[in-house]
Amino acid sequence: MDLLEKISEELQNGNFIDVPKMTQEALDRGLSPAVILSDALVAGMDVVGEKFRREELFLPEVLIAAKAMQAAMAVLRPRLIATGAKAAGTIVIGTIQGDLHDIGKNLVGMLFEGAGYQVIDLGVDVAPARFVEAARTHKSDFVGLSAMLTTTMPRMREVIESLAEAGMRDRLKVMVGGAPVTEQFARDIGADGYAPDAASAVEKARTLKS
Ligand code: B1M
Repeated sequence: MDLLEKISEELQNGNFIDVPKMTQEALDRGLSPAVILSDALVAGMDVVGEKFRREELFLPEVLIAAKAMQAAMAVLRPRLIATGAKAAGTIVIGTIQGDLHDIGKNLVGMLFEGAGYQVIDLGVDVAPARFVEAARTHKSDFVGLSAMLTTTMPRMREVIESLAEAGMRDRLKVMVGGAPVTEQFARDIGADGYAPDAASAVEKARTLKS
């Protein structure tokens, strides 16, 4: 079994001690952070998600796999973030109210940082008013909303409406993403951009501001 497969398997086992060590080993062997992320970590998490859906795994096991994923991301973080890039803009980012998933949102934040953006991360379970307040305080160019639950997706529309009510809708771009979110949904709620993953979120932001 190659190292990437081993990392994926140990992530599925929730081995939060060895997964970051093996992630470091993969970096030391010259594997790219993007490949480690997609082929080992995200691949492993997808299997966890599928087993969770089929009720072969339960919440505590998913939590411990998420802990292993976060530990590995801490190892990748410095490599994902470029050094010394000048500020390309400011993005306020957060997971929508009622939603506690933050792995994908953290990844999006890291790649924005790596692309030279100032990232204001509001965390999880963020109420619309907090997005508005942070966007105003930081004069942000973007507001990035993440949702992982079909039940929390509608909250994205509320944030967009709150930004409009505060008179801020025209001077910033709203980007949305997360597993259940689609391009069509983004259009329906009046978002400016949608991206299926962290790397394309940064690309999308560039096109929105060019
Ligand atoms: Co939850 N969960 N979970 N969970 N969980 C999902 C999302 C689910 C699909 C699992 C399943 O049933 N197969 C399902 C949602 C079903 C639905 O609504 N359609 C689900 C459920 C049901 C739940 C609970 C309700 C379970 C329960 O309590 N019965 C509960 C809800 C709690 C809450 O939020 N209120 C719950 C809890 C949890 C844990 C706490 C145990 C844990 C979260 C830990 C954490 O985040 N710190 C967890 C996890 C880990 C998952 C799965 C297994 C993995 C999510 C993940 O981290 N993926 C997930 C199944 C799955 O997605 N395969 C599942 C890896 C990550 C890198 O990908 O987050 O998709 P992702 O992010 C991507 C893109 O989506 C995109 O870029 C990211 C990186 O490339 N993206 C953006 C994300 N945000 C973006 C923003 C952008 C652009 C792109 O622009 C701003």
